[in-house]
Amino acid sequence: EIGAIIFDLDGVITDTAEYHYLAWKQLAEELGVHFDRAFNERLKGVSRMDSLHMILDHGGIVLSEEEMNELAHKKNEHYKTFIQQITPDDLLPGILPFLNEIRAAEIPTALASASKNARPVIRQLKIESFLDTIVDAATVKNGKPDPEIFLKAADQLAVTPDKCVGVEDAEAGVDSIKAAGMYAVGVGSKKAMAKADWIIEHPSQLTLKALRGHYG
Ligand code: B16
Ligand code: MG
Repeated sequence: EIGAIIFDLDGVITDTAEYHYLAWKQLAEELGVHFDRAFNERLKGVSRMDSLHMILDHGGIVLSEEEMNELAHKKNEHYKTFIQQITPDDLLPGILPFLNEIRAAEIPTALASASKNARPVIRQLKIESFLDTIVDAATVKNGKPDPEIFLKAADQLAVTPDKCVGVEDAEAGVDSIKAAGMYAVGVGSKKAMAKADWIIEHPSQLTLKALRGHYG
């Protein structure tokens, strides 16, 4: 029986990837580095600093630690402006009914997002009451694909990892779930989600019945 369900945020509950894209694009333009949607795909689930490293590498730019911190801060300021627009309408289709189902079944839930902006986003989506715990990305030493963030979520729920289901849309995220010894639901293409235990194309396919059927 499923002991807990741990959700990724971006790409599973809501699609903030577009806002990350716009914020990075603004920064890349200021730096004179080419940045497009294809490159943005590679930043899914990747931390802010690691994303910046990838963009600078791509543009052949070398900067000091201090300059990089400044740029990461700047990107986040752009991002914070964009996410102010988020409302409950931005929940991906199917997520709210699934959260209601989980609540009714009294299955504990957690959020394991790499985003340090996860809390304000969850608040704006008005789903705080559906999550028993939110792992603060700022307190996690090793980002995805390291299992730390999912293990911490399980620990906070007091459920053993082998009873947990993780839901992710990024390859690094699925790796993180599997490394934690959990059951992985991958949202996305068969190719990108190859290592997931159950692959779905869209969060709207998430129902407790379907999940239990696959989980066994
Ligand atoms: P922040 P997730 C990740 O969230 C995003 O997918 C990734 O693009 C972003 O860089 C990362 O959070 C850090 O976000 O700059 O807000 O701390 O998919 O793990 O929910
Ligand atoms: Mg994600």
